[in-house]
Amino acid sequence: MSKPIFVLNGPNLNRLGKREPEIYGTTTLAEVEAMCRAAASGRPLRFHQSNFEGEIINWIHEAIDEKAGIVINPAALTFTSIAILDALKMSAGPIIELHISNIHRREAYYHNSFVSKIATAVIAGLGPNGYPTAVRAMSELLGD
Ligand code: CA2
Repeated sequence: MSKPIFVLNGPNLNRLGKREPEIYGTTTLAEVEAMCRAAASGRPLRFHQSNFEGEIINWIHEAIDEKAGIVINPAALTFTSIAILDALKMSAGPIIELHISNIHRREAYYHNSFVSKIATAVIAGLGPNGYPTAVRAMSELLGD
């Protein structure tokens, strides 16, 4: 059985495609999920979004228990959550941090990611296409 991929999304990303299209594009999160499932090419994939830190942490624990690969866009929690960093540190599997925008070209408060301290790889600035790119890369990392 192929190891699953968890794609986890943080606060406000449920509004993707509806606000700030000049930064995040017009693709909705539902459309992003469909892109991810297509990119997974039959590998089991879980796709979640929450505006609550603890819910994201619970999904990280589930991913760890399933020996999954984790693709995570923590959104604003990227820069504030040591709790998410601590949860990710428990994972033995690969972790890809994903951002739609290039956070390093934006405001300074978006420049210091806690998640990057543990991530296997970081993708930032590819727009919504970063998601299927991350899923394909994660599949390669998982092998099996
Ligand atoms: O570029 C990304 O994916 C971000 O993780 C998005 C976060 C931002 O805080 C990070 O610096 C970069 C913001 C998520 C808010 O998502 C929205 C999407 C559409 C409309 C409004 C907010």
